[in-house]
Amino acid sequence: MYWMIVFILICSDSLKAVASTNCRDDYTSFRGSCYHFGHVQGTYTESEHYCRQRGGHLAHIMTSLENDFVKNHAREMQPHHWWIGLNDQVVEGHFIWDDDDTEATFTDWGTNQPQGGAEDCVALDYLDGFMWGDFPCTMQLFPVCKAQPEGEEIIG
Ligand SMILES: [Ca+2]
Repeated sequence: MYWMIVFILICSDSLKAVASTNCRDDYTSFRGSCYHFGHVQGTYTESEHYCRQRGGHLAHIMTSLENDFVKNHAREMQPHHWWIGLNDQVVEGHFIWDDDDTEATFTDWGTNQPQGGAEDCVALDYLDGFMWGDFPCTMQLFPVCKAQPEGEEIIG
């Protein structure tokens, strides 16, 4: 009986460990979140729709560590700009994340960025080491999507 309980405890623990990184097939896990680097170019709005159809949003990047992961992965995928989920379309100069409407605290702006004006949407700029730049939202770029692991509630 004792060993059966131990066995059940071990099994339930390993199930939990699997669940915490249970990303969809087309997503890669990193530190408890799931990332998808899309193969289809689109405008900022089209790319956000693309991510929502796959259970996520354009990526909300919170830390330097996460930013490095996303930049390195994008670099391996395509020598191109990649949309992330940040824009200042509502109030010029106030960059807001699409997934939770919060203002950006961590940023990684490239040289002379953001420029503002007609450039309201943020992408990783491959011409500047994949640091962030604001671009016209109508540009056709690749999407970085981010989602929570399956079976977990999004907090907040
Ligand atoms: Ca810019």
